[in-house]
This record gives sequence, structure tokens and C-alpha cells, in this order.
Amino acid sequence: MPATDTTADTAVDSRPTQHVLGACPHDCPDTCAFVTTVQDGVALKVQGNPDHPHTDGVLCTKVSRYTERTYHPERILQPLKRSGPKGSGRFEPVSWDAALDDIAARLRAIAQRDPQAILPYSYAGTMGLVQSESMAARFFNRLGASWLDRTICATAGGEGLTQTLGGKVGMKVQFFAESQLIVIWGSNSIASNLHFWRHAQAAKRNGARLVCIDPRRSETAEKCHEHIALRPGTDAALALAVMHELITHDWLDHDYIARHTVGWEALRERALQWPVARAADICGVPAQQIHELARAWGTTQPAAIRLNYGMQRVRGGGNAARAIACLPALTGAWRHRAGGLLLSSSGQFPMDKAALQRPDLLATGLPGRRPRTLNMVQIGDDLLREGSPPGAPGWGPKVEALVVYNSNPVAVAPDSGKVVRGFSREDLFTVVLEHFQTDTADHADYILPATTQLEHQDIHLSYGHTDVLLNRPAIAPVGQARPNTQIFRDLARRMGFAEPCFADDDDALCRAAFGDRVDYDLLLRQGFATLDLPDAPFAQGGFPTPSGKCEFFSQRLADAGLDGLPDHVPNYEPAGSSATYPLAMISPPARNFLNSTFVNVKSLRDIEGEPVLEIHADDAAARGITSGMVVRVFNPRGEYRCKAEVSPRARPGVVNGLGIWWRKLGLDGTNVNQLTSQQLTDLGRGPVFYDCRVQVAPSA
Ligand SMILES: Nc1nc2c(c(=O)[nH]1)N[C@H]1C(S)=C(S)[C@@H](COP(=O)(O)OP(=O)(O)OC[C@H]3O[C@@H](n4cnc5c(=O)[nH]c(N)nc54)[C@H](O)[C@@H]3O)O[C@H]1N2
Ligand SMILES: Nc1nc2c(c(=O)[nH]1)N[C@H]1C(S)=C(S)[C@@H](COP(=O)(O)OP(=O)(O)OC[C@H]3O[C@@H](n4cnc5c(=O)[nH]c(N)nc54)[C@H](O)[C@@H]3O)O[C@H]1N2
Ligand code: SF4
Ligand SMILES: [Mo]
Repeated sequence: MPATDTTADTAVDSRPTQHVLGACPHDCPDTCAFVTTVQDGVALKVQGNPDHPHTDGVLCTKVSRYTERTYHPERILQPLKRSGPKGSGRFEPVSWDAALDDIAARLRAIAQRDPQAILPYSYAGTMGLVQSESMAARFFNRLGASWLDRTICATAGGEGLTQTLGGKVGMKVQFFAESQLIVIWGSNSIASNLHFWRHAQAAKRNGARLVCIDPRRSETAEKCHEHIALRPGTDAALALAVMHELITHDWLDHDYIARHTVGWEALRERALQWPVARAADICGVPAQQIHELARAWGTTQPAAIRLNYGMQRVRGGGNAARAIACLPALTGAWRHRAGGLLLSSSGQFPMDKAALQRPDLLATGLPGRRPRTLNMVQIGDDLLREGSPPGAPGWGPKVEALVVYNSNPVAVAPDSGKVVRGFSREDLFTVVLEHFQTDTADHADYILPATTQLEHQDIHLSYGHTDVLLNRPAIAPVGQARPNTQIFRDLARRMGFAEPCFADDDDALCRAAFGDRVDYDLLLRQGFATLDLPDAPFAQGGFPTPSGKCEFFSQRLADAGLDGLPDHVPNYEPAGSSATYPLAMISPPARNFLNSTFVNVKSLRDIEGEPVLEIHADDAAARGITSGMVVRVFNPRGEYRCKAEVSPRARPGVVNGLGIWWRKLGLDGTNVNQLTSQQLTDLGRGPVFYDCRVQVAPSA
């Protein structure tokens, strides 16, 4: 299909329509190519691009409704200025000029004292490389603002993978269709990786065995042949016991191990400390089930693991990813294109990050400048911290200004009682670029209306496949909305940033993302371009680690004073570890929301109903809880009320609080993150959303 073709689409009416090629912007491994049908400047519908093999013409339910979101009656259509107390959600319209002049003046005044008192806060509301960290990064680099460590999703697993395989690299997703054994590990693929699930189903039809490893009996788990419902945060113990069985039964590829791995003897010794019974006790699953998993893994080829981020949101998430990433090398699974492992493919893209983000601009303000880094997971604590005295080493100034874009931290960051208190500070100046008046926008001093994917240009890589996608604007901005890039360009001008790079338009930024390493004309023509990569990347070794091998033992970790081998690192708050808070709570995403996006789209919210807590019948009975009852879920960090659902989806001892609702659309103005903690993972400084103990009781 050409990039824009004008045809008479009789399904709509006889007026001409255009079809504009785009890409789904959401934080989802599928990165679908879509086609928007436009008539008289209005987007009528968004459909999967049938020419893009990964999308195969199919979008998920959420994004099929994208026009409903774009033309939502509550969309913010003009700049808004706070008119009530902080957090009241009361605003009045202002002109763009008035808003931007005032924001620039406020930021300039703070920057004159110390630009590190200004913090950008952003994540993956859009995954577009241009509308996320291009002009925005240039702006904050030039300003010398504090750096944000963007850790809220994937850094523990990413670091574990990098230490073991050398990067975010792995199998091509389409070859899962040819596997004979697929282990779906910490992923609810039907909800969060639908297009992978289609390949898994194809494999199943060809006789493959599907095993799901997940504390929750998810939509995916119930459709697999086997479900291993382990306790949260015990995946490394499980993987080590699998290794134990591979070793004692000699289900190993000795040739592959000898040629393409490092640290085998040490790993062998470690794994031999993990007899199945020990792991069974920690994981809370039958020993026989672990043995069977090992036998299947050790005796089936081709065999593949679809690892996903659900298993790394616990203290030992990095080590767990390391342990699991060792399994394919032990059995030589990498020899086949349908064998190995996929967690993320994003490390395979030849992106020119420096060209987009221009870290060299840091030195424009001050040669050699290196601002402090704040971890987005700990925004609650950081907003409540006083500054350290000038000249003292360490922390630095109090955070005086926040510029939030592509994120909804008041809903999605852990320990949200503290996050709300921080955002409610009257002396904090907060600017939020948004489509909607989210929980975060409620706490803004200014809300600036941003365009959606239908209204701006962008370029995308993917963390679930290896195609680059181009998104072209299908319609003009709705209301007075502006692309993030334009907002930062406008602010840069007002701040007096004269560098020519602040004049780059979005097309120039899209072209800069990959330079001549990706065929831009092809992107313009068909909307996607496939990277030229080998089908079986590690069949002959060649891992992108320092040694070029799969590093069972990581010298880099050992040099940093950490364990060079993967190990089981127990949760901060393991299931059953406290008599007062005996239950473990996980909070994976609801199928019809994308993190906190779409919660305000009524047709999708209607499918999800209300915030629920799934609880096992035994745990419910012990507390006098029945389905439909309103319950209090609480721990020392806070309390959250929602409906209980007595459900076989929950295993004993573990409750599932599906996320991520907008606080203000929940039962009492809170959501699950009222309960989660700001602790960090063993590797990657990530969040531990699923490492959280609670008690549950009927609500009075
Ligand atoms: N529909 C939908 N799709 C999404 C999202 C969404 O919100 N909604 N979010 C997107 C984003 S940002 C991301 S990062 C991905 C996340 O998608 P996934 O990587 O699949 O991660 P989660 O959905 O967090 O968790 C997946 C599964 O892991 C299980 N799990 C929880 N704790 C553990 C554990 O300790 N061990 C194991 N083995 N499993 C555990 C959960 O019960 C859940 O079923 O999905 C993306 N896609
Ligand atoms: N309890 C619990 N908490 C979690 C998780 C969990 O599983 N459990 N998951 C975590 C994970 S994996 C992630 S990735 C984070 C996600 O956290 P976020 O990245 O904050 O994701 P969203 O909640 O989807 O919020 C994105 C916001 O960006 C806005 N947006 C989208 N596109 C644009 C744009 O072009 N311009 C501007 N200005 N705004 C835009 C959307 O309207 C939306 O409000 O949440 C984390 N929080
Ligand atoms: S959210 Fe995921 S599955 Fe849905 S359209 Fe976007 S990329 Fe595809
Ligand atoms: Mo995420």
C-alpha cells in the first residue's frame, strides 16, 4: 500500500478518503504498523497494516479504538493554567504565548540558581524516537537540568540480559512459530504481546508444547499445556534447579558450552547447590513440575523462551533474567533459528542516539558539565527531599520544577502516597504535556495540549521485532495541540537557546534517528523497513559480550563487587514472610488498558469494569471475603480499596491487583501503587512493583 493513496472507499460513502501509513506509539513489544482512513481531514478509523508481516492486519482492541481516544470529548485542546490549590484539578484556559512566556521565565529564574533543580520526567507514553527523547533531550541537555534515570520498566531484565548475552538481543519473533517447545516466562502474551501469541498458537498447531511460568493463571497461562504457578520473585531458584537437572541427567550440549560460553565450571558448581526439592520449597510448586520442565527443555529441539518483563519487577529481577538467559546456551538451543530466547530486540537497531539527543549541548552551558541523576522510580522520595547545602557533595538542590511528558507518574510510580504529596507541594512548579487531565495533570501549574500519533510525525524501533516504522501525520492537530517537539522548540527559543539544532523539524529528526543505516525512502513508501539480521544470531556463538561468548560468569559484575554468577536473590517482601502482611501482591496490567493509558476511554473501561483484586478461595474464605465485596488492601505504605474477585487466577498466598487505574477513577481516589515500594532491583536500579506484601480485609 502506498504511503497515502486516495481512493473512493464505498464502505464509508462516496467522498474520497486517504489512507495514511503510521505506527502504533504505545509501549508494547508488538509495534504494529497501522493505516488511518481519513476523510475531509477527519480520521475515520485505524486498522492494522496488512502488508506489514508482524502486524498482519491485526491491531489489539485498545488501538482499534484509537480514534475514540483522539477525538475524546475530554481531550485537552488548549493550554491550561492552574486556578485552584495545587492538586485541585482546577484550571483556566490561557494562550500558548502567555503559557510559554511564563514557563520560560520561571525555568530561567530557577536555572540561574541551579539548573539541576529542574527535572524532566518522561517515559513511554509514546515510543516514538522523535516525540520522546529528541528535542526534549536537547532542551534539557542545553539547560543542564538533572538527568532522569528512565528505569521504571525494563532495566533489571535489560541489565541481566546485557551481562549474559551482551545486549538486548535474541531470537526473531516469527521463528517461534517453528519451535517445538515454547516457555512463556513472566509474560501474559495474550494481553501484552498479542502478535507473539499468534506465532505461539501456530507452533501449538504444529505440535509444540507451551509452558507458562507465572504466579497468576493469566489468560495466557490457561491456554498453555502446562502452567507453573510459582511465587513471585522465585524465578532464579526455578532456573537454577532446571540447570541442576540438566547437569545431573546430562541433558547438555557440551560442544556448545565449550565453544561459546564463559564460566561453565563455576555455574555448574552453583547449580548443583539447587536440587529440585530446594527450589520447589522456595517457588511453592511441586518438585515433579520442575523436573518435567528441565526434561522438556533438555530433550526438545528447537526450544525457545519468550521471557518478558513481568518476572523482573522484584528485588532479584536482574539475577533472574541472568539465570534464565543461561538456559539456551546449556542445551545449544541457539543452534536453531527457532531456538533460544527473546526478551527484547531493541539492542539490534542502529539508532544514532547522540544525533537525536545531542549530549554535546551539556558543555555549551558549562564545559565538562555532568548533572546529577535522579531515578524515576524514587520520584516520591526525591520530591520530598530538601536540598543539600551549596557546595556539599551528593544530592544537590531541592527539586523546584518538573516538566512531565509521555508519562503519568502520579498513577504509575510506586509508593504513590508519597508521589502525591510531592506533586502537591505548593512550591513545586510543574508543567505537564498531555492529551488528558490525568492524575498527574491534576497536579500541574500548566497543562500543555500535546498531539497524538495521528497528528504528528515519528519514527519507531521495536522491542519485540526488528523492523523500523515510520509514522506520518494523518490529520491536522486537534484543537490547539502541538507536538512535544514543537513545544520544546518554542520553549528553547524563549530561553535564548540559539543553537541551530533547535530549529530541526520533525522530518529532519526522523531522518537523523538512523541516518543512512535505514532506507528512508522505503519507509516513506511502505511504512516499515526490516533490518538485515541473521536468522539464528548465535548458532556459532558471536555474542556481543566482551568475551564474545554467553557469559554464565560475568567479570564485569565481579569487578563491580557483585556476584559474577546468577543466584536466587529473595524478595524484599517474600510471600508468607510476615504474619501481619502475609499475602504477596502483584499488579500486572489489565488487558484493555496500556499502563494508565486508555483508562479514560469508556468503551475499554466498560470491559474492565472496576479495579479488582483477584484472591484465591482459601485466602478469601480465611478472611470472610466473597466475590464482589469491597475490600481494603493495605500495608505500612498505605491502603487501597477495590472489589474482590475470588478467582482461580490467584494462587494461594498471592493476590493480583490489576493495574493501572487512574486514581481518580478508582473507588477511593487511590490505585495499587498506593501499596508498592520505592526499593530497587539488584541490577539496573529498577522498580519492584511485584515485590510487595499486603493484608486484605472486607471494607467496613
Ligand atoms: N494490554 C496491555 N499490554 C501491555 C501493557 C499493558 O499495560 N496492557 N504494558 C506494556 C508494557 S509497558 C510492558 S513493560 C509490557 C509488560 O508485559 P509483560 O512483560 O508481559 O509483563 P507484565 O504484564 O508486567 O507481567 C506479565 C506476567 O508476569 C507475571 N508475573 C508477575 N510476577 C512474576 C514473577 O515473579 N515471575 C514470573 N515468572 N511472572 C511474574 C504476571 O502475573 C503477568 O501475568 O507489556 C506491554 N503491553
Ligand atoms: N503497579 C504497577 N505499576 C506499574 C506497572 C505495573 O505493572 N504495576 N508497570 C510499570 C511499567 S512497565 C511502565 S512502562 C510504567 C508506564 O508508565 P508511563 O510511561 O507513565 O505510561 P502511561 O501510564 O501509559 O502514561 C503515559 C502518558 O503519556 C501520555 N502521552 C502519550 N503520548 C503522548 C505524546 O505524544 N505527548 C505527550 N505529551 N503525552 C503523551 C498519555 O496520554 C499517558 O497519560 O508504569 C509502571 N507502573
Ligand atoms: S498496543 Fe501493541 S498490539 Fe496494540 S496496536 Fe499497539 S503495538 Fe499493536
Ligand atoms: Mo513497561
